[in-house]
Amino acid sequence: MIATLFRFVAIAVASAVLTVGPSVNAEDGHKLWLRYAPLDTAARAALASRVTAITAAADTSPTLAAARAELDRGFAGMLGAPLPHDTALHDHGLVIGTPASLPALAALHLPLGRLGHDGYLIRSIRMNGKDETIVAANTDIGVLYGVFALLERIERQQPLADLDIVSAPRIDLRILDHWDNLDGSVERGYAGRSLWDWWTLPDYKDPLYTDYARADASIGINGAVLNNVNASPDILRPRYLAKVAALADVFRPYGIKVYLSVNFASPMVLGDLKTADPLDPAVAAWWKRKADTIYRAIPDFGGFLVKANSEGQPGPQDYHRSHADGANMLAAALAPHGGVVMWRAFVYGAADKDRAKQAFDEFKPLDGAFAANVILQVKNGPIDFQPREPFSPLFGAMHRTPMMLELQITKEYLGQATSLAYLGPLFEEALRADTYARGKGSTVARVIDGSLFGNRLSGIAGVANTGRDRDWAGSTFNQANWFVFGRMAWNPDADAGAVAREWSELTFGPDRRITTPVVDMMMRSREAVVDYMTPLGLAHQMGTGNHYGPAPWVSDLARPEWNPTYYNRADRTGIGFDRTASGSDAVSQYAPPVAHRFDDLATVPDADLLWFHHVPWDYRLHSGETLWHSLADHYQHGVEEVAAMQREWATLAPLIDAQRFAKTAAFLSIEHREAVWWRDASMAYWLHVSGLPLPAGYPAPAHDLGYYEALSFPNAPGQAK
Ligand code: BDP
Repeated sequence: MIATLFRFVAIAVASAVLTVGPSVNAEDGHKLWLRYAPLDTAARAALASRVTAITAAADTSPTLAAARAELDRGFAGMLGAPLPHDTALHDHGLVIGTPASLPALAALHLPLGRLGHDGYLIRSIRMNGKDETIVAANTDIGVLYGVFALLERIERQQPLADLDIVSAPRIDLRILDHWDNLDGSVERGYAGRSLWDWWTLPDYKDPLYTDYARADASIGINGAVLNNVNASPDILRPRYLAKVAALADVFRPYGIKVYLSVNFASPMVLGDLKTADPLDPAVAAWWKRKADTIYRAIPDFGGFLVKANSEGQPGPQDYHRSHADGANMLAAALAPHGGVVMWRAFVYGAADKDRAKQAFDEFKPLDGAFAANVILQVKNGPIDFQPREPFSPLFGAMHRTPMMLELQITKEYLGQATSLAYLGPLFEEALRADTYARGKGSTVARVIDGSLFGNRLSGIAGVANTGRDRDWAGSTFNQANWFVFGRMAWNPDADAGAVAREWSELTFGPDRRITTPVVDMMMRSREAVVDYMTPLGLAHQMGTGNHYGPAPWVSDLARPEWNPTYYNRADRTGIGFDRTASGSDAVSQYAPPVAHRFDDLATVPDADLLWFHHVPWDYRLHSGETLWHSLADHYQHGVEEVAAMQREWATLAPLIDAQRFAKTAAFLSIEHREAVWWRDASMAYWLHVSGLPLPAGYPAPAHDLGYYEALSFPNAPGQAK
């Protein structure tokens, strides 16, 4: 009786789930894009006609074991049970491995040469009279990447017949930079506490670490800098190195190397030295001993990331030495072990100099002076991760120094966790920017993949948006920014729209009724932020310290270039920063065709106008509209775009699970409120400085300027300590 009742209840619950549909199934986003949701009948049949068993070597490395475990997890989710594994070939088998681990693959003489270390090949093939799907690579990590690619294909219900996929990354170092502090806070983190629980490491290896590694590997990320660039010297103490080694052990099977941010003054803080002068032999010896110690615990340690002489961090200039002196000394300590130094070019603070010019002026003279295992890490724009910046001129200027691009995945300046902004278009814009360093087509992508200047090192870093929130990134849509970073790190020519589609299908299921509106929202979301925050080339108008909300009026901070007024230069006569030849001449740092385009009002893109030019309020844009009118229009358009995203999302209520639907809806209403605030506060200030009347047809700010100026947010998350 009880059993019958139980069965009845079970059937009732199951049919309720089936009939009401996915919206009753709460999802908290923890599975990211690796959901492996049950396939429908047609997709199961399509899979069953191609793959019914797995063939892999019996003795497997931890990486191949991870690949098999992922297949089990994937098929258990999608089919209800894993597929059988063994070493024999089956008809309709999935054969995974390297020629070295699986002799059957060696016999095929596959064209693996072009795959390099990390690439993979997925192919439908007839082998010994049987129809097989193979995932082959030169290395186990290549096999793992291929397995993820195949699983994603199955999840997206893409055809599984006649496969012939060859994929290899263009960039070697594909790294996430975690700005995580040792106390568990995350600088510019909006997704909760740090993933790394330094307190319980190394004894407790939270399963979250493995899931993090899986997520990274699934998008080809192969390095993690574990700690904040504003680095505590403590990370190099033995107690912390043991914790770092424990994380490295967890990450290793997934092909992820650990790196550390180091504080240049560490030998003084930790080593009883009186100096950190890079040319002092005792200092060099200290770093060498430290590197040797690290490599004893972590043989595949990646290397150091260094923020030196920047925003108060110590560095070689404290001893009148150059960045190259500092970087090369650390590089010498790491070189015997194969490690690299990622030396950041994010520097500013020289008196009376346009901040946008400083990195170039400091680093260009050092081109060619860096050791072979140093790579310069350059932010996409010359200032600082703004909603839009022109590309950093360093990318076109350092012909004898490998450079890696630093992007910010966490949205410090783009509305933080609650903004929907999909950063694919921003990353794409940065990567496709043409430096003209070697003529047309000298894109930033080709600089950082090493092909333009023939560099041996190539790299890209993204400042991570991860934390202990259940959905890892603070919102479902923020997960897309982690995802697209990985995709563009693998292929810097990847298309932002195509990646959005892929992500949407993995995240919400391959249902066109969902994908079309979701991709549309994503593709307009970043430009909406530019419009409602900093249109037409404005930048750095955010609140002091927390970088939250509008503050274009701030002009009283200790350093001139911390003030929004420094960037907007708005007064009665006009607005914008004159970086032309007759202004700060920042344009001259670009190759001539680029410099001319930016310098000349006739050719500068509207999107960069106020970055490069100071123009009167009644200046006429190419459209014939006045600047003043256009500014009002951009703010308003940004607000309307967010409203349009809200409407689009609302139509998806019947198709998206309740929990993820509700969170995105709530976050969009926060974004809408903030967009209105940005528009109104900015316009209130421009009205005040320009003395002009509001252009007809635009809403007057809801409050007077004083109201906006008085707002303060001391508890906004993610602030620097
Ligand atoms: C700025 C951030 C600050 C970082 C700095 C950096 O506000 O928290 O430390 O960049 O990249 O944008 O070093």
